[in-house]
Amino acid sequence: MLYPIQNNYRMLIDLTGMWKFKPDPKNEGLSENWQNGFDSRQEIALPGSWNEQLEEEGLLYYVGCAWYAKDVLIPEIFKDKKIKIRIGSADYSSQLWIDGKFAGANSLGFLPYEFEINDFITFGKKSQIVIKVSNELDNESIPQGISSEHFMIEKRLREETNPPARFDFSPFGGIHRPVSIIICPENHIDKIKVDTKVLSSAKGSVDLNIETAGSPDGTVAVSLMNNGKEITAEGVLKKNKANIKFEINRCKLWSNENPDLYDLTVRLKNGQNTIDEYTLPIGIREVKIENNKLLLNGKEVYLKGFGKHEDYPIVGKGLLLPVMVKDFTLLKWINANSIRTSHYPYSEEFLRLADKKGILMIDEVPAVSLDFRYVNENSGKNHKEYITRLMERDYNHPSVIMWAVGNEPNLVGEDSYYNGSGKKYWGDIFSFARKLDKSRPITVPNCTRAGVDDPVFQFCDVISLNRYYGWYEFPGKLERAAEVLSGEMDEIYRKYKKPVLFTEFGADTIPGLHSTSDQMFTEEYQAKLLETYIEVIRSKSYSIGEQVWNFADFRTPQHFRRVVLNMKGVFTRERQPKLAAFKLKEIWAKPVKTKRGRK
Ligand code: GCB
Repeated sequence: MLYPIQNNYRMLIDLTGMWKFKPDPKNEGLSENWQNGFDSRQEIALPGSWNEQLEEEGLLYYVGCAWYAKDVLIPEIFKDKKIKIRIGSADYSSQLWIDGKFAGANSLGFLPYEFEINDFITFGKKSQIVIKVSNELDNESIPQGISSEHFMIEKRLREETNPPARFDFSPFGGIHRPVSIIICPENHIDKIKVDTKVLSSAKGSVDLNIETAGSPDGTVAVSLMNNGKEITAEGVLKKNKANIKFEINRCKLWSNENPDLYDLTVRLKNGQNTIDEYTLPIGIREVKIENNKLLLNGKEVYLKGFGKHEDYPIVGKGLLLPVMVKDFTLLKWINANSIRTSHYPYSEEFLRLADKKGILMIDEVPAVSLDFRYVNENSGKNHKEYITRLMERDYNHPSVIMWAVGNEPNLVGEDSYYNGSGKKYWGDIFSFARKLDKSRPITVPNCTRAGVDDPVFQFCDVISLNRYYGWYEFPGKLERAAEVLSGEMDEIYRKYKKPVLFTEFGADTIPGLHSTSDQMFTEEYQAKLLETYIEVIRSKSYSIGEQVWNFADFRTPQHFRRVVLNMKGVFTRERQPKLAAFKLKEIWAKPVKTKRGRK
């Protein structure tokens, strides 16, 4: 799906800002026709979660439906254009009406969706957009949901969280990313898929698959500037599709060290006339796993970075651009080179900035801690749809170097998972994902409970480990933690002979708490735990990187394990550094020396 842009052929109307808002705890809005408009004096800002914005209205832990409304006027001069509405993300599901007419629905949160709305609006007159959003999840949704009753039925009372969740981040509700109206020509460029190859240190190739909407014929012309010279190529549309290939000599390759991007311009033509144009930043690069190494353009790269969350005071999961800029500034400050989008797709704006800044991304599908007692055909179908739509959205980002098609692939570790259902499910998911993208490695981060036998390991190109020795296990005992960690890593490697990446390790830390001995929750303990892990990880010839859990403290559901926040951040929720941030900055400033002696 193309990111919305404005140029000589395309217009955008930005609908972020204030919207009318009304919670619907009894889910009665539809039967009372709120889709035609509803009474409310409540206003809400978007992008933003409702939870902290409207805490004093009782919405901090609200799980349910809420309605949004705003008027829009599409000027009459656009009468012969295609008009679409685009919602960057509404979590987790939503339905949309225009002037009371149903325009469409989406049930994959964290992803954008758009509908054509020509048939629903009256040009030159105000139309009312109404969106119903729900942050409820169920057994078949991705991520899976759980209810309070279920904790009781499963006799897992001590695990019950408020609000009920199967994961360790707040299930914030709302419209979290920009909403816009896209105005484009009736015949327009609809999809662009870019594959690049590195032919030599200074030669790259580009393979484009372009799809258009509207008339099936015409030509597509592409161009980009290289060293002051224009490279051009053309393709003829057959049933709205064209394939164009070209090579770039004296090519500037994209890498984390030199994130050089080319502006690729695609023009849809009717004879000599251009009827639509779209400009896409692309990077020429190639990712490979070879001999237990992660290679970018044939050169070994070692990942240093974090698992993160989209989370900030008051806005919750809403996109706040200054915070995003600050986060990238902190990533550079601390000498990190990578991020995993734990545990769901991040905003398109985040990935666009990662492309520019050279931050390597592991892009994750929100299949977090699936409970296989409830996984069924529909869960698998939803999971695959997620993979399809995430890849459609993010395929062209050079910064995306790996897909994580889930996190911690089973919650409970029931026998049937190990005796067949796990292998069948994940085998199917991996082969589905590989058909859609043959160019990137695929992984699923795994936790201690899975041990060394999780069936998912056999499908992963990279073994990704989340481990909390010295925290959940062996509290306060770092020597023991290091010993167990080292032994387990070797055992896993012996069994699977695949490169190992650490995707989570960390310790909750209260800023300002200090101790001269190994005391959990102190700043010194967090710094020492991270240093200890890094030493063990780098002592293995098969290690390809270390990603700390977490970049910043983040809000979680209420549970006795959490003090409002998960405090494993190296930065506070407000982005102040803890002691560990300075330690990591120092470690990550030096060239990485692993047992293999790599840089
Ligand atoms: C994990 C999960 C992550 C949690 C983390 C923790 O393994 O992947 O979502 O937040 O542990 O801090 O317990």
